[in-house]
Formats: sequence, structure tokens, C-alpha cells
Amino acid sequence: MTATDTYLLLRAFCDELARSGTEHACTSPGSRCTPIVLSLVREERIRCWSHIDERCAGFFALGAAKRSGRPVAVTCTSGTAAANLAPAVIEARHARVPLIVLTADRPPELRDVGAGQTVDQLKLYGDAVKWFFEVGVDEATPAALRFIRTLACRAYSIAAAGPPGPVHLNFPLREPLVLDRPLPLPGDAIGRDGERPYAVVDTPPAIAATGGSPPFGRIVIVAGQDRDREAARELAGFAERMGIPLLADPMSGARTGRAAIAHYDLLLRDPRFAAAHQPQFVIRVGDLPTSKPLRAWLAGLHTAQIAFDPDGIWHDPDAVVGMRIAAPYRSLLERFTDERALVTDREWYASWRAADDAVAGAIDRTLGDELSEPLVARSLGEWLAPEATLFVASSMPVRDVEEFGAARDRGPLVLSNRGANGIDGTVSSAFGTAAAGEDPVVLLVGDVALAHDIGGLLAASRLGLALTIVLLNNDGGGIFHFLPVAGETDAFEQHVATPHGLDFSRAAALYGCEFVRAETLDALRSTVEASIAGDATTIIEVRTDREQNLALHRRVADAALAALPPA
Ligand SMILES: Cc1ncc(C[n+]2csc(CCOP(=O)(O)OP(=O)(O)O)c2C)c(N)n1
Ligand SMILES: [Mg+2]
Repeated sequence: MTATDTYLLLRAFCDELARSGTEHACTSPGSRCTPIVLSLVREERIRCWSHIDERCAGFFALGAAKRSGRPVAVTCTSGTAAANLAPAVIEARHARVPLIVLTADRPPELRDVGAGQTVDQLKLYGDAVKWFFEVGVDEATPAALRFIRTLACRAYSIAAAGPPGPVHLNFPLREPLVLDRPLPLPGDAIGRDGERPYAVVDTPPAIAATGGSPPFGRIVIVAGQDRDREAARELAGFAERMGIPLLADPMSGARTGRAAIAHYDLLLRDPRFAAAHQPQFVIRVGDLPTSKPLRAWLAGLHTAQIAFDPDGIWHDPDAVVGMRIAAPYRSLLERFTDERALVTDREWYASWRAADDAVAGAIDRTLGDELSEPLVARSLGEWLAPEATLFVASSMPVRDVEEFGAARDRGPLVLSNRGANGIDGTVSSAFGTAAAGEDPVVLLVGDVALAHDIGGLLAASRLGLALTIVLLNNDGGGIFHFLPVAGETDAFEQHVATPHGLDFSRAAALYGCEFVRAETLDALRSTVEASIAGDATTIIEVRTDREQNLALHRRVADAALAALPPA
């Protein structure tokens, strides 16, 4: 076996990744991974994005896969490098994002004998990956080339479908790791004619939702994060035609139209409202939204709950769903094409609509135009064009966008790493999202999350990518003020809120980004717009205070309850 064998096999492997549909790959430097990195870089149909930190590479790949809807490959060298991909792999598994992880490893004879940078990489990510495969080293015989081509197609299809997620291929690689002469051209004759992949997996048509009596009367639809934006718009149209309140998380893409109930989080905090609005049927689509009041309300209902999920995923922490339909919810829309097929309660619908409008008014009045965390979340959703992506960090940003974001005719695509709710890798994921599309990406992030992935900023200058980063800097984790731990005053500030006093303008200078501090809503809007129009990565800092933020959230909640029409 020679370096030529290794490279012939890897060239065929990358050829099949490209034929299957891979458009992006992330690399990070090392010695052992040289053959994989070079083979990916030399495959012209795959765009390679280089990272120095594997944790960033993994999250960048995640963002690119989210945006493009296709598997993204990510490779790294052996040892702890591979372990640094674990957070992104875990997030990808929970958020159903397709990743193809290609780790380089020592060949068997160098394992467990004290060779440098060698750790046990077999099943390194445990059950977080959908599939693990140890790719044997071999001579590039026709049989081995058929095998490696099939392997690439298989990895791609497992990552891409049913449900999408990460796969891990571990490549033991023997020295020499570089070629001593160029590979023969053209490539091997094993590949299929034209651009066809060597092997494909056909998915059966979705099973239509059949059986059971149709829902009627007081129906509510709860829509969480979902991949199919077009279907989400159809769902909003369907809810409006049928007169069904649509409790839509912004990440569902369905917070649009007259049926969208944007402020369910505030509405359902009112026990009176929650009790007076018990539905007869709940239809759930997409992931379960973050909102605690919504989750608690759903958990306490004694009514039929139906959940649609194309992958048959079990999102039901309170064990209340009575029927799961392992199909896209489009099958529901197709079944009930006109109002006669579904008898809904119009008074019920009107009551939700009126309550939501009243709460929207209360939010606007209470927030006014003074810059605050909720107002930034609400405003970004309003300002951004439909082509733009709003990437929202975990912690308060994702909650504020859910709680305060208004329904819009055509809003931006809203994305977030909510599979495992980590605050890690946020900047890298947002850059990956920007890499996979032409349109602007705005990241709404807290200071701790930004500090956690500060190295992700390197993508701006090294990869020539532009991001608009709106930083809500309250010098610590503002979210913890909402939790009982805030009362544990001996340790709260230092060990839970973790103020850091970082001056992010210096980070911007280090990483070659622009930095602006916005003091007013108008200034924020104009800097966001200028950043989107420009081609530099800009950090726009909004300074807030954690205590005042807590008090403001309470004032809005009080005002919302006071504004509700009598039950
Ligand atoms: C990787 C990881 N570590 C820790 C946590 C726990 N955590 C949740 S929110 C948070 C604080 C985030 O602070 P910041 O980004 O400033 O947002 P804020 O709460 O101020 O809105 C932490 C540490 C987490 N979710 N993920
Ligand atoms: Mg913070």
C-alpha cells in the first residue's frame, strides 16, 4: 500500500461526496489528516473552509448544513482534535442537522503503543452519531474503489435522511502522508456515467395521514422549529383559512399571517386565559418550542394531541401526545383543503386573535423606544428582509425573539442551535450559515456566548465572511436572574452570572472586525443596515443591565396581563 493508493481511494471518496450533493467542507490543520484535507481541497465541486480550532470548524459546518439543508463534511487530525468536534456533533444529532465527520487516525499498528497524538477514536461520539464506520486502509484495487465510492454515498444518505444527523468515518492513515508523484489522470473508471452518484437511496413517498376522526371545534396548532419554510407558509395560510390559532415559534417559519399568535408565551402565563382557552384538539408540528408557559399548558391539557414529524421523532417530554404521524404535516394540509372539511370554532379563533393583538399593544407601549434586550429582539425581527437570516444565540436572545417577536408578512429566516441548547459555537455556526448562502446573516448573541466562541471571529478575516453581530452585553448571564439561583447571593455573581468585564472592541480589533456601540434604537437600526450593506463583520454592542432587564420583563408581563380582554 502506497500514498498513491491512499490518495486514489480518497479522491474517489470525495468525488462521490460531491456527486451525492456535498457543497461545503471544513478543514483544520494537522499531519495525519493531510490526505483527507488535500483530497477535499482538490475536489473542485466542494468548497473548503479552513479553521484553526476544530470546535469552531464543527459549529461552522453545522451552520452551513442548516442553511443549505445538505450534509457538510468536516475533517480533523487525530487525538484531542477529534474530541473537539463532539459539541457540534451532539448539537447536530439533537437538531437533526446532517454532518459527515471524517477523522484521521493512526493505523492499527500504531494504536495503544505510545505513538504520539493517538487516542481511542472508535465510536468516539458514542450514540450521538447515526453511524460509525472504521475505514480500513487498503490498496486501490477496483474492488476497494467500488467499496469507497459506495461508502461515501452511504455516509451522505444516512446523514441526509430519516432523520438527518451526523455520521462519523474514522480513517486510519499510514505514512507517507503526501504523494511523491501526481495521481494519474483521469480518475478511476469505476464512477458512474455523467455526474450520477455510485449509489443512491430512494425514499418512499410520505405516508398520508389517514384514519381517526378529523379534528373539529376548538383546534390549536403549535408550530416549532422546522426545516421546510415553504410548508410553514402554507401552514400559516391553512390556519388563517380554517380559523385555527397558530402558536408559532419564529423558528417554525410560520409566525406569519392573521392566524399567527405570536405572544403565546405571555398569554399563557395568565392562568385565567390559559384555563378559558382549553382546546379540543392540539396539532403539533416541528420541534417543541422553548416557551415554558406553553410547555406547561400543553402538559396540563386533557385533550387529544396529535404530533406530525417527518422522521417520527418523539418530542413529548410530558408524555401527552396520543397520536404521532410519521409524515410531513403537508399531509394534513392536503387532507383538509377547504373549510367544509374541517369545522372550527370561529369565536374561539377571534378570542385568541383579540388577546394576541392586545398583548402586542401592551408590549409596544411598555417597551417604548428605549433600547433594551426585548426591544432589540422585537426590532430585529421587524427590520430584517425576508432574504436575511437571523441567527439567535441560546440563553435570553432565543427566548426574547420567541416572546417578543411580532408576526410578519414575510420575516427573515430564524435559526438557532436549539438541539442541545448550548451557548458554545454560536459565532462559528452563524459564520457557517453566512458561508452557505449569499444573503446577509445577523447574529443576536449575549456576551457570555460571544466570549465562549470568541475564536470563531477569525472566520471574518481568514475566510472573508461578513456577519452582523448584535451583541447584548449585560456583562454576564442575564438569564440566571430569572431563576431561583439568583437568590443564592453568596455565590451567584461570581459563579453563576459570571461577569467578565471584557471590552469587546479589543476583540474586534484583534480579529479585524468593526465595532460600534449603539445607544439608541435609531442608531442601532442604521448601524445594522450599514453593516448589512457593507462587507465587513461588525460587532454592534448594546449595553444593558441584568437587574433592569429582569424588571423590564416583569413590567411587560404585567402590562400584557392587564391588557387582556375579560375571559
Ligand atoms: C456550552 C454551555 N455551557 C453552559 C451553558 C449554561 N448557560 C446557559 S445560558 C448561559 C449564560 C449565557 O449568557 P449570555 O450569552 O451573556 O446571555 P444572557 O443570559 O445574558 O442573555 C449559560 C452559561 C450552556 N447552555 N451551554
Ligand atoms: Mg449576557
